[in-house]
Amino acid sequence: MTAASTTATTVLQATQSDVLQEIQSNFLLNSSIWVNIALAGVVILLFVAMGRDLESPRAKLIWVATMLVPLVSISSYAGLASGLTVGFLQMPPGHALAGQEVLSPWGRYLTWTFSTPMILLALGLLADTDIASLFTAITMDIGMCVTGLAAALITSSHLLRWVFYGISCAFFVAVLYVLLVQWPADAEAAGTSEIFGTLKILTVVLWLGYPILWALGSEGVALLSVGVTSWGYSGLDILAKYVFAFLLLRWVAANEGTVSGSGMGIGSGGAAP
Ligand code: RET
Repeated sequence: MTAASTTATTVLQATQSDVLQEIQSNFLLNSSIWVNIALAGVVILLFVAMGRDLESPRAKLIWVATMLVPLVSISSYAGLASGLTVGFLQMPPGHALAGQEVLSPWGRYLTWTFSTPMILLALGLLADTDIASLFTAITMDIGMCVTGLAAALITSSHLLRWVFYGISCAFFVAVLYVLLVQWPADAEAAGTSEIFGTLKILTVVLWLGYPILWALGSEGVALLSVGVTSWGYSGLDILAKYVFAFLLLRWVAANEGTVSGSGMGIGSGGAAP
């Protein structure tokens, strides 16, 4: 190893252990991460038990998509707990914390790219929607998460942080449109409108909380501390992921006939006539 690479390695190691030390010395932040790791573990075991008797391909697909939500979550929170997906970012001029090194748990935004499409896949299958509509919702959602990640990571310009925030919100509007306008009609035709209606409201209301928290937290106008923002996201996650997924799986387990009965769309186990 050359002297330069030894120095680079030392700096890298020092940075990651600095981050870990900062996380562990911030009780609010640390507890918001570990509570979710514990909950995700319990929820994974519970969901395995709840889905073990499912037989139809469509019900099984909903179950796997739903299972992936806590599976991605436990990986995401483990990344945060280790400091791997958390970093110090120097905020640009114009930001409330300009010039300061702010702790950013950016791994959250990255892993939403994997967990939120699973939530939408499960909801789309429940509504028995068509592939174009499902593709729209999922790709717009991925666009929302990736541009949200960009907004959090930009340190060159305060304005561009908010430009990316705006782009992310535009993607979000497309997701909301599909959820509120297109899928309710599909769910009505599939005979799943009651449970779909409940889950739709839960999803729309809770998901609206994320951009609000982002704007108020240290990434945005910095009215809330890193620890409070992190608990905000963790609280929303508990409801938008675990409670949502539990309600969905409980309904699917009790109404498998309805789910496997319609199946004109994706996951029906055969080609549509
Ligand atoms: C960001 C900031 C930029 C603007 C918007 C956002 C929306 C985020 C949402 C996240 C939902 C996350 C969930 C995670 C579960 O695993 C990226 C905060 C619109 C809606 C449900």
